[in-house]
Amino acid sequence: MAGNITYTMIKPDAVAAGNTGAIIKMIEEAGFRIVAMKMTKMSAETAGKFYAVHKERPFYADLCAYMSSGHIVPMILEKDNAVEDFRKLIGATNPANAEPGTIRKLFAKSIEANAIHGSDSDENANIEANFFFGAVDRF
Ligand code: FUP
Repeated sequence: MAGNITYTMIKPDAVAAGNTGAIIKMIEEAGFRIVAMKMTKMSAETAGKFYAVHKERPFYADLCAYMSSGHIVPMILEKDNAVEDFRKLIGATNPANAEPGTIRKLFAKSIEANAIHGSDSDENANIEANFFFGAVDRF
């Protein structure tokens, strides 16, 4: 059965551009309930841990530098079929390939500075939510 939470973070490019509010509005209008949220900044070391799965990829160092370059807004979102529905709302990793009307099509600057993250599985949604918010009562 598809899970009902996903993890997201609005990335430094979108926060710096003043698009936090517009993106949160799209998320809520699409039927997601925000059950945890904060404004914070990652160190390069923390970004490295979050993206450890990509550590052999050529873009890893740049990605960690970028993700620690400014404020981010991590959130846990609740909705039926949350992971899949949220991936549809944000669009493809590369905004050039994202569907019209998706968050990345509207707000992303590049494949790296792509405005927003969305977990790719229920398992990763739980891991990522706990990475930022801990295994605490969050509802
Ligand atoms: P996504 O699941 O859509 O966030 O994409 P991936 O897990 O494949 O990649 C994670 C992040 O790495 C992306 F959000 C942006 C960055 N990335 C690059 O900078 N260059 C690439 O070629 C691919 C991904």
